[in-house]
Amino acid sequence: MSNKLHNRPQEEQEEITLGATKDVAVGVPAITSSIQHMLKYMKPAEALKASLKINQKKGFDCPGCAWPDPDDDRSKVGEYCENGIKAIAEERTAKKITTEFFAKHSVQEMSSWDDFTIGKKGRLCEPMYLPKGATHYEKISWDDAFALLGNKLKNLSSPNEAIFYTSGRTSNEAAFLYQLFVREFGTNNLPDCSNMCHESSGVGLSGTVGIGKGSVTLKDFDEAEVVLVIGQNPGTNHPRMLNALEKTKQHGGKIVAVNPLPEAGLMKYVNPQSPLKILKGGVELSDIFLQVRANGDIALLKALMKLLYDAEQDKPGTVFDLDFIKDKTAGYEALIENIKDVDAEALAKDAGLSFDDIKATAKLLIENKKIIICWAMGITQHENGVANVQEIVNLLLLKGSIGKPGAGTCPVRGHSNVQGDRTMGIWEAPPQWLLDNIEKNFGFTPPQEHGYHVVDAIKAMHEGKGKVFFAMGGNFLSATPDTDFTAEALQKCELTVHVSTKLNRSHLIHGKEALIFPCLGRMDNDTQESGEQFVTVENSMGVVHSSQGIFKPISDELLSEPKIVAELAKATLASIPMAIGTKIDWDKMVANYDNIRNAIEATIPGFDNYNERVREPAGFYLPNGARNAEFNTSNKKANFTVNEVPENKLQDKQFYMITNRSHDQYNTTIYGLADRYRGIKNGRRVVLINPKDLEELGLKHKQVVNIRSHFKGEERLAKNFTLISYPIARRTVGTYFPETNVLVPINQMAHRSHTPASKGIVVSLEVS
Ligand SMILES: Nc1nc2c(c(=O)[nH]1)N[C@H]1C(S)=C(S)[C@@H](COP(=O)(O)OP(=O)(O)OC[C@H]3O[C@@H](n4cnc5c(=O)[nH]c(N)nc54)[C@H](O)[C@@H]3O)O[C@H]1N2
Ligand SMILES: Nc1nc2c(c(=O)[nH]1)N[C@H]1C(S)=C(S)[C@@H](COP(=O)(O)OP(=O)(O)OC[C@H]3O[C@@H](n4cnc5c(=O)[nH]c(N)nc54)[C@H](O)[C@@H]3O)O[C@H]1N2
Ligand SMILES: [Mo]
Repeated sequence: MSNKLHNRPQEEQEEITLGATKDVAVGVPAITSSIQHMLKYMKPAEALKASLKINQKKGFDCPGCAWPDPDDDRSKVGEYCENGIKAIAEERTAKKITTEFFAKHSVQEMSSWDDFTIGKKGRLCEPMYLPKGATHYEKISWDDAFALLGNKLKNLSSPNEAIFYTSGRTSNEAAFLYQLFVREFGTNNLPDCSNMCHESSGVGLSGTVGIGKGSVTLKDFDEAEVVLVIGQNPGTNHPRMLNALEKTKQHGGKIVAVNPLPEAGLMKYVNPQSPLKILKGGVELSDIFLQVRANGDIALLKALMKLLYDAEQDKPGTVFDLDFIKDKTAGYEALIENIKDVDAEALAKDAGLSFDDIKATAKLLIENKKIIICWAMGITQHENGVANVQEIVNLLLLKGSIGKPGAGTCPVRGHSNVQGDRTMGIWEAPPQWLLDNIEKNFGFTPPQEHGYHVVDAIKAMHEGKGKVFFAMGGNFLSATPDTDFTAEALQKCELTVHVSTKLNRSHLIHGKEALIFPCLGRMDNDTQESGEQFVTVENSMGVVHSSQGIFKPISDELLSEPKIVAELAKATLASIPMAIGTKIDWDKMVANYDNIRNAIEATIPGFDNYNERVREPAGFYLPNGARNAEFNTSNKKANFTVNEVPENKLQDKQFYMITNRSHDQYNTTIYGLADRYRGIKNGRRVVLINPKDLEELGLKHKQVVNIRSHFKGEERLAKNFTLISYPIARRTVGTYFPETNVLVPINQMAHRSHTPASKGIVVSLEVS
């Protein structure tokens, strides 16, 4: 069970091997690695076809990250990256999981395998059912499966006893139909992976600049004078972003990396599509590397703003954009009051940084006007995640660096359609206009009361208030905080249901009954009554474009996600007295996805002529006020905010633990055991620690320890991790997600966005 995974006995400890830490990302090793990976899992002809179609204007959208594709020319050899290729090989594996497989392996046996082994078993091919008390999943027909689930849902005493999770690969069409069904069924219980990801960005940006999405486009990187990359590891998680940063450099821009780890891609980069540069050894990307301690970012940003303020006092009107501040913003005086007397040098120390490096960064910001700030999980997954985002906005607003070319906010999204899913209404806290539009177009009154976000959903299941858990993709058990608590929560459910492409741990830690619905993936042909369909997605910069599968599905029994929603809606709503259901013709919607897109156009602003515009090769941009310096906040201004520097919670011998991704995984999917850039191979149960901290603790490199987390008097323990002496910031230790999720306290989350604080866990280390 989950305990076995997280507290592995010492005799099973991995023999971690260490290679050199790399400062160069991509280049030839990345190309070889990705080709090898593809050929290992895919048929050669399919591997070639996939590499030519990925992210092309008439191809499929890479199931990896949400980084945008160039609007203009795309590389003929495929707009891909090493990790995109791995995502493809993972989905398009030639191996199948069939009824025989499930007959052979009990759930208990499978749950003793590690995530890497589980993921490598192949694609799910048939709908499966685990009856109450059974030891093995068995085959079920789709009709019976929908009837079973529909009956369970209909018999709940309130629709709020059902929880409908979404991961971020779901297309716009599937997501829209899904939220429509869930709301007609009668609940807003629509937690999603975004709750654990960029929710802090959404909350922080909406209140300050009026839109919960970033403001820059790819072209802005060509013009930017300074790009700050804070709390993000693009070399691994958004490799194609390095092309954009390289362009910034080519145009004379400067790059500042803010990270406790010297991540390879941020240090040096070789563009795989420029053979000459591969020979020359790559471009130095970062001009300044600020090796901040975990959660030292607010101290850093405040120190920078104070230095900017002092420079502005020396030469008024030369540093701040006073016209912009006067015309477009509110709250300037309160911000100045908050920063003018801070001790920048003390803040530098608090952040674990040299004051000279902060002064050098401030100089860049003083002398330039076009500034982009990019960020990801190092910013959002803290208790003060929303404040982190708001401080980033403060800095940009002082410089007038939002809403003009070469400048703005760039929260870099994770899952390839996580942003689109939110635009489509996958949201436990729906805006009123969405509910009103649904009522107007579909003739039923959606529930007005907000639903559960991820953490509340876990607690509701744990308390017995959540009885049916349905997941559209994802791996809820492994992705969420406090693994053991979440396992208990899922096991208390009457029924857990997963719409999935691949087997994962959430199928194995299940409710009293469980269902697996195997579905088509991004690369599979999707044929419905009117013929072959395409779907649409929205990338990190608000571009909506189409994605069309290119392969024959691995099994005839796979259904598309929209089809699954439609069948579920028919099985569930037909005989619920409160459901009107007559206005929505679910079969018609699914017969031709143009019909779903017409419904989206009628409901969600910005999708005019959707069916026409999305057939343009590069798709279209959604409206974005902040991009044009129009701020759709309640006062129609961009708002400065005042945030306090978070108190440093570490006691003697304690550390902040950050739970990061390795170079060989996609969230809970483990591609392999080689974190190549960091030089850590053959295992994942490691703790990266600064050599000086190691020395102070009297511990040794490669020694095996237990990790104990501390939160408001609660403690959690994970056993047997190997210490790795590593150039990480002091008082910060690095581990991998999901192995250490067992240490993330269920109640430790960001204020206002409720995002688990996965990068700010207070831990101590004990010899095991
Ligand atoms: N190949 C691959 N691509 C992916 C994913 C994947 O797992 N694999 N996941 C996708 C998803 S869903 C997402 S959300 C993104 C995630 O993309 P990232 O946010 O880049 O992913 P993480 O590994 O969580 O990395 C966080 C980075 O922030 C740093 N960091 C941690 N704490 C702090 C802090 O307190 N301050 C600062 N300044 N830095 C800090 C870490 O050292 C690390 O470099 O990637 C997406 N793309
Ligand atoms: N400690 C810690 N915890 C974290 C994080 C962290 O940094 N640290 N990061 C958080 C973040 S940013 C995120 S986004 C979440 C991720 O949380 P999730 O999105 O829930 O997790 P994934 O691992 O991306 O989900 C993988 C599963 O999705 C299914 N799948 C893949 N493609 C498809 C598809 O096209 N359709 C369907 N229906 N299923 C599909 C496969 O069965 C696969 O096993 O984890 C969060 N958890
Ligand atoms: Mo994410």
